[in-house]
Amino acid sequence: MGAIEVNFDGLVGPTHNYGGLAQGNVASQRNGHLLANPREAALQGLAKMKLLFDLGYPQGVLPPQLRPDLASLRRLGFTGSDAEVLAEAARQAMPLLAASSSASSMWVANAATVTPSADSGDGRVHFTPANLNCAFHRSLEHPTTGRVLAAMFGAPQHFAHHPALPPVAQFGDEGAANHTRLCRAAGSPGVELFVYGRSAFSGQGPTPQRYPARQTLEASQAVARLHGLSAAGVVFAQQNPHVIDQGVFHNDVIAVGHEQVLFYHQDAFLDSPRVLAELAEKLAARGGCLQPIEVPRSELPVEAAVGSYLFNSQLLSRGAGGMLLLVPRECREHAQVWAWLQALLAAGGPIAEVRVVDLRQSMRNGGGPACLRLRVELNAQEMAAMNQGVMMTATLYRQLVAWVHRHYRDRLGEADLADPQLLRESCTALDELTTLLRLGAVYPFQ
Ligand code: SUG
Repeated sequence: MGAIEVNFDGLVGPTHNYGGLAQGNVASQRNGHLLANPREAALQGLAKMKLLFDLGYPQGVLPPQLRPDLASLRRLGFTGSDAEVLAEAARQAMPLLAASSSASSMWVANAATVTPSADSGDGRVHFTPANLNCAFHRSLEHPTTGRVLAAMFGAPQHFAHHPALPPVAQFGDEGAANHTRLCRAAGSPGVELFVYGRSAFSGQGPTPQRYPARQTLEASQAVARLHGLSAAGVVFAQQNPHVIDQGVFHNDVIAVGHEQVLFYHQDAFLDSPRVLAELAEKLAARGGCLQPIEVPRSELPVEAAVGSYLFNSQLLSRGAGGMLLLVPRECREHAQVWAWLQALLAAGGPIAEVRVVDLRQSMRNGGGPACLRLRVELNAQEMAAMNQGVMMTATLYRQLVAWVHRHYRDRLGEADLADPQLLRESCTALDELTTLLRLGAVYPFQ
């Protein structure tokens, strides 16, 4: 049966702001003082979805989460009415208010790890929301993520939902951003590459010195077990600690794969030759032929990859043959990267086309095209069984653009986060959104 990869993009929430919250993410740390424009951020995300929809790719939408998250602030001891909680948090602990207000759920590549039915032990699509326990603002996401995914993929005969892994450092899990699936073609069994930053229990191997390694081997192994993956269908690879220390906080900042193509930087993995050999062998056993595209450090240093987000691109199969690489605008603005991409196209490899999208608002927080999407491969039955309301159509796009214009502010800074009106605006917007996407009640206030 034919299967197809669907990109589900996270819709940017009404509280999008620059909190400077993510250690090891150089864009987030650099831009913490900027004023954000949530309206522009949401429209940029929607424009990307519309571009791919217009090109014929199935495109879904994942709703944002409600922020500020008052329940978390209450859990931390702030009391009184909503307005009092916000005011006290702003007065006593601005970083906590900023964290509780982050629209970080937009980066749905961190929402969950997804295994398609072609790979899983029981023939169902498996979802494990990522605990994101490396940072407080991101650790707040997984309960709602789990509810949203369950509302979107309800039929238990097709979809299996696991709770997030235990939220402790040993099981740090960042979801699909550290998970790449390779296969001969959509629908055929694949090889799932899990990239981790450190091993929590063995304590073996070098670790980054400057920035945290967010993902552990033990978390990746647990997800592989939960999803019923066989040893023949998985590869575990340690990320190179030196690139983590240069700002590669997720593997998707330095590598992207799709079907048989793995596009990666020479320094992405601790032991690239071993990783590549194992991937090639396991993919061959599943009828595929690995097509690696390695970017040598002599041609592009890691700094250029981090600065341009070249690898945080979307790699998509084209009906016309070859693949499309959807890169952020920062790649075109980076002379060395842009020249390298032109040379890649001229060389006539598997990547046949490059398109550019403007995601500047999200990029300033370290979120490029690949961060904003969660890939779910679905066969025809699974596609029919999922909630259709979240699938992009020309009408839904128009409705969402109008919805953003109705509800989103065009500037948001730290001082605005304590404004109780922002919370009310967000509740109204999200309540309306669940109707537009036919999701039912997924938010705590509903
Ligand atoms: O976890 N930024 C996110 C960016 C996530 C990007 N996702 C992928 N690479 N898949 C993070 O570092 C910054 C929020 C702030 O500073 O306001 C933030 O959380």
